[in-house]
Amino acid sequence: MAIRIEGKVISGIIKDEVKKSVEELKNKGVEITLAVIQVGDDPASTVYVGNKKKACAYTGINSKAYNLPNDVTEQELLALIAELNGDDSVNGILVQLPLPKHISESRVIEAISPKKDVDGFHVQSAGALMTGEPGFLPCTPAGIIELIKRTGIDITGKECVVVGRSNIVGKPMAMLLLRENGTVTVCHSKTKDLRAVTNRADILVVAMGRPKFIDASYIKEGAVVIDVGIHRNENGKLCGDVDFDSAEPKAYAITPVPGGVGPMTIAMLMKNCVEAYKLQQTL
Ligand code: L34
Repeated sequence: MAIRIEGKVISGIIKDEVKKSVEELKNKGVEITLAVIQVGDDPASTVYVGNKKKACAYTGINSKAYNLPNDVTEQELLALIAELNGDDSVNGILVQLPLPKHISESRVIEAISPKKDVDGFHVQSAGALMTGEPGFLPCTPAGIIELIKRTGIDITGKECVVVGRSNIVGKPMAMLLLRENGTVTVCHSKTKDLRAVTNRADILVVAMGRPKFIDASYIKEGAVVIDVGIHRNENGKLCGDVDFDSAEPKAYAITPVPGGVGPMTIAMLMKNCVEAYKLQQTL
């Protein structure tokens, strides 16, 4: 039986650590505030944003919620971001993705002040990660590193395979594994023999967006398997990109969906909000 990597539990520990830092700051008269912007009413986004607000309440971070209609213009959204950039009482700004097609995600992301970029999606944050400068780390990949380390797994020298090359998960994930001294391979939809590559992985991170695609045949005996995918079937049941029941017996350790990577994304966001305050003090 593989170790079940309980993101729900580990994220609780991290949120408690954040809660303590937030209390200490409160004792010094400092409050931390996150602005969360949601455009439209996509049900999955509403759940994720709701979980973020709950985590803010739990850790003592103030959350300011902005719910904009689906037909808001890019200009209006950019105007709100400009206002929040200039508001010293706001430490972090998050625009929940995806955005409606008529709005450019990259223009929106680059409009957020790099000092308030708690998602770590701004080019400045991405560049800092690439070069090893201090900066915000994207929450999902940073949370995955925490999951691996807090399960007692050393990344140094391991064969790490990332499936997926998005700017928000795959690419930063590869950089973080490299920073932890892993030997990293990134696979994607054009990879010729995916199964052959994933079978080399001591640590396999799957962020491909295909329900239950990765079964036992993709997994090396004794691998650590991290599932970033999240899909909902007709009955509202969640599953990941990994076929858990098939993969689990072959793995050394594996994350479930739900209760794996998702809650870690939120815990790391809370951590980044405290980091934001600290960063803002040094500038
Ligand atoms: N700007 N957009 C921005 N930042 C992010 O970090 C995100 N992401 C992704 C989508 N868009 C974003 C999230 O917040 C994915 N994501 C996210 C956050 C939380 C959860 C899943 C994805 C989560 O709470 N997952 C729970 C289950 C929740 C449910 O019932 O659906 C879990 O246990 O996996």
